[in-house]
Amino acid sequence: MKEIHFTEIDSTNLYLKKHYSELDDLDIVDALHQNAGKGRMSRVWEDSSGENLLFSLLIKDKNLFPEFGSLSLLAASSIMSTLKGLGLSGVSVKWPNDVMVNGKKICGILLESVSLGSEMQALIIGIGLNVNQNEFEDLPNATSIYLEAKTGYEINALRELVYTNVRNDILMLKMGDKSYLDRIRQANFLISKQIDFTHNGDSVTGFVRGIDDDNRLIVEVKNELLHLSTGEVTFHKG
Ligand code: BT5
Repeated sequence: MKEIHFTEIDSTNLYLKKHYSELDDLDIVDALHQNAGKGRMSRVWEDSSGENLLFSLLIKDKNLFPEFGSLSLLAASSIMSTLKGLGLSGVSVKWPNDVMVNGKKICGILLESVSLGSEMQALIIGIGLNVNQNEFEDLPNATSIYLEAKTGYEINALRELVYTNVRNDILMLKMGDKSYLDRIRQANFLISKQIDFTHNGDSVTGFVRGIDDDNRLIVEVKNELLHLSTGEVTFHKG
């Protein structure tokens, strides 16, 4: 398992999209700064150079391709456990891909797939974890380990811990262990909250009731339970 380090790059996810064929399962690329960091749906992932953990992990094991829907939550669970291990409290996961601390976003996850024709070649799990950044201009809902724990972390030491934890959790999933779902359910940021979202083109309001075994969000709408997968729901806010 290789790790490739950059001082600056456009986006670590983009790097793996371009270079996946030369790399192996569970290889990681990271950077101290991204000048074109990506969120979902063309959103931007911001970072202050050298202060955060920005990395992407490659999955080439075809047995894991059907687990596409599991991997965002699995990675979120892994980051959550790591943060708890560092002593942070108030850590939760906001379905489908955010790790929160005391209601603010500390980590975002971008899962992408690479296909040739109709055949999937690789999955890419991109993770941005705010570590030592102490100010987020124009991002009032962002936080970092430093802001929450009041202590800084050496990026190189932290990244080894994070990489070990994420890789171990992926290996557990390969063995069929789905216990990440229990951890997520116990720390479901959205539980019981009212959410407004778009579903099949309609604006809908509902209350979050849980997460099912297929990683879908269970939402109660007019006494009916909807099971929503990521692609089916666009949150209006939050
Ligand atoms: C995400 O998207 O949260 C996925 C972020 C994934 C970033 C990693 S970094 C390594 C790898 N390489 C990449 O290019 N990307 C991945 P989304 O759910 O769409 O959230 C994006 C929104 O989060 C933005 O529109 C901002 O509101 C907010 N945001 C941007 N930067 C942030 C930060 N550093 N901390 C907290 N929130 C941020």
